[in-house]
Amino acid sequence: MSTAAARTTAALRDLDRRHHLHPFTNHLRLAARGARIISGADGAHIRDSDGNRYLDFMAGLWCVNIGYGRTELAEAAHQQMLQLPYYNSFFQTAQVPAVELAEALAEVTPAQYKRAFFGCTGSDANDTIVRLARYYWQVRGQAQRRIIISRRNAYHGSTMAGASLGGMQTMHAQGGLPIPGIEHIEQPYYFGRDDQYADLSEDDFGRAAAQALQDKIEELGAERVAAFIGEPIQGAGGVIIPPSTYWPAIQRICKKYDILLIVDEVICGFGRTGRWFGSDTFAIEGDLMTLAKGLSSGYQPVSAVMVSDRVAEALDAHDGEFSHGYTYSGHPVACAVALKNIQILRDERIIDNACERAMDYLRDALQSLADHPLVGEVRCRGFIGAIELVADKAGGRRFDPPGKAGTLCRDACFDNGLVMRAVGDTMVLSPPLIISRADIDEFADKARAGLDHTRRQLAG
Ligand code: PXG
Repeated sequence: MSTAAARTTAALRDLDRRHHLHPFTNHLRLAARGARIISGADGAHIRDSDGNRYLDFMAGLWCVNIGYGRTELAEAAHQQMLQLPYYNSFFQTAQVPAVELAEALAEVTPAQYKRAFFGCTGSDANDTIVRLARYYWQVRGQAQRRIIISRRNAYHGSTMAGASLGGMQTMHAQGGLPIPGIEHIEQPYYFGRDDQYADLSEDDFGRAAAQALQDKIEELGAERVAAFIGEPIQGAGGVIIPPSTYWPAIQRICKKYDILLIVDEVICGFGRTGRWFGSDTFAIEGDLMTLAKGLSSGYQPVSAVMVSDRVAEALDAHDGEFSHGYTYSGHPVACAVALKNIQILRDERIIDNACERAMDYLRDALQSLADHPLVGEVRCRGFIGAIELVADKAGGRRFDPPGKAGTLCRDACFDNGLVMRAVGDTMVLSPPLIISRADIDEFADKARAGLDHTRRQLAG
């Protein structure tokens, strides 16, 4: 074994190929090409082992909200490791960073959330939520309320419960998912519809997509339904921004049938939509909330389930134990880093400043790409956006089969120093909140070059 710095890129690629199984990866294709070895980062840019620099318009994987290279976070981890690298909170103990992070989260999240349960990833937080939502109804004497309703194309993680809550067909097809007690309804995806919703106005479509929840509850029987879960904006599903009529209607339906509303803020949380939480942007009053990613800006693996007063009061009144937890629930180093991240977001007014400096500028930059022959629609909210690639701009017709144009565009952009992600033929983006206007100019230039390159390749 030698240090990474001493190894050549070719040697690292070879080791990677032989020893490393990557998440969500076709290894036949990866082996043919070899991984890009990312070796450093600063601000909104990453570097690879050959010294190439890339503008990271995905903020890692929708997570590095305060940008790369914040030494205060490294310092917080260092100090905490020296002070107390680990202790649990299982047997009537607690430690300072977990307590203080819970306090900070109670302050920055919507008013009804005052308690936090910690984990390591968004996936395990959603597993916690499945168990907690069912446990809540058990404690309330309605144990038959077990079903959780989610949406097609949702992403809620990769564990058995997370992938089951998610609505990704490709994930369900591997390994007998979903687990029992999870149901899926229509998603509020308006662009390019060719079904019974195609003739509706966007607002009417929002109401119709929400009506699908009521229909499903009626079909199942409300007395069997525990909760509904949704991302304020579906991220990994292709940045699906719902019509403004959607969330108010969902909220009404959840209240009407007294089912818990779970808001998965793993991507939308911590400024992504231009407010602290997607719940703020869409005025969603949830009962449980999933946090991860931007909670530590990706500097440490840490997640939280925010528990509303309604749920917390039922648990507090019950003389029994919620038999659930992880070795690393409330890990002191992860919590110390997340706490510092929140302090920086607050002290430097990162979210408000980003809105003032860059939000309209980013929207205009995206809009400037709308005239490109490959682009069917651009959309964004705050600092999350999408570019829909289409085969026929005038008719809005999608590519058939889907996926090739998106992959070509992603690779062309990456090769040219811009990181975007492709979801089928939808290019998605979620830059760090600290992007400058110069970064956005760089994005607009490189995205257009990538689109041009993709068009030439599709034509050839
Ligand atoms: N909920 C949402 C809304 C997410 O986006 C998770 C839960 C799960 O979090 P963890 O930390 O377990 O990954 C996510 C994660 C992609 C991509 O390709 C997106 C995610 C994860 C991996 C890849 O867009 N989102």
